[in-house]
Amino acid sequence: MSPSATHLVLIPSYNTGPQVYATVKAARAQWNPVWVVTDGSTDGTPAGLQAMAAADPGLRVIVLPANGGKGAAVLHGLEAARAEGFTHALAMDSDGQHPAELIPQFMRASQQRPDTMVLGRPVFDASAPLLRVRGRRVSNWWTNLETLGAGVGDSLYGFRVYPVEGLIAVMRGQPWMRRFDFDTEAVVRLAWRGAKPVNLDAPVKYLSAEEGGVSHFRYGRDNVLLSWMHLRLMIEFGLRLPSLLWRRARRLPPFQP
Ligand SMILES: Nc1nc2c(ncn2[C@@H]2O[C@H](COP(=O)(O)OP(=O)(O)O)[C@@H](O)[C@H]2O)c(=O)[nH]1
Ligand SMILES: [Mg+2]
Repeated sequence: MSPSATHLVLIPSYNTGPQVYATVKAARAQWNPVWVVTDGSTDGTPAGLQAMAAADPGLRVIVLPANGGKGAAVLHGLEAARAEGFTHALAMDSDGQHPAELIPQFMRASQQRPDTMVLGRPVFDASAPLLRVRGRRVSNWWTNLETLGAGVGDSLYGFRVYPVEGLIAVMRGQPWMRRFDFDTEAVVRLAWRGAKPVNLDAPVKYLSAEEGGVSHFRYGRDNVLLSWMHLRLMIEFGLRLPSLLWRRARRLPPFQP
């Protein structure tokens, strides 16, 4: 597979154990190049991934020494990608929950409409915990309001193609978005910058512990973080409302057809 010069797969990873190897292999079977950013992982996977990369020119591993959070790891990868001329990055989770087989379809959609962000719309199966599915509805409701109905199908699903330059600008503009507040704040702020959301269905798997499922989401801690994020976004939304209404009435980005 010849490498893409514009679109890469970017996988932030933190202590997933062997799931990250399977995830990276599945992504490499679909795309070139794939970059993994390990984020202070202490499970031996940085060395394991570096060994894989030594035998595969389509894989790059960036090892961060201390844990900074998912958003911080993505930002690190984006800045390295921009330095090499990439314009778009498909972010996916490292823990086997996301459908690698859909990478080509998402990349094609992005190549056809580079002015958009291509968002996965989660298709849950019976393995999805009810608490997480419900929490998501709340986050989606707020996100719809904050973007004035620009069409974000799901605020939390991390399987997405982002514009590299736009996302770096958004993240460098403020100190948040470094941890679990990354995914939601990214779509809201990119929509404010004019990136139109395009939604594509994509299944999500919830692996049991026996299957190697790992989650670092902490219900209390991370829901506080997400509530604070929506509060912050709502205040800024109030300030942006006149401009958003104007743009929506004139079908200007992100409300373009
Ligand atoms: N780089 C980095 N990635 C993280 C961190 N926490 C979670 N992730 C990644 O973010 C993705 C989603 O996190 P996860 O813990 O699976 O949350 P859940 O899927 O919402 O339960 C996975 O790919 C993780 O590897 C972190 O501290 N640093
Ligand atoms: Mg997960």
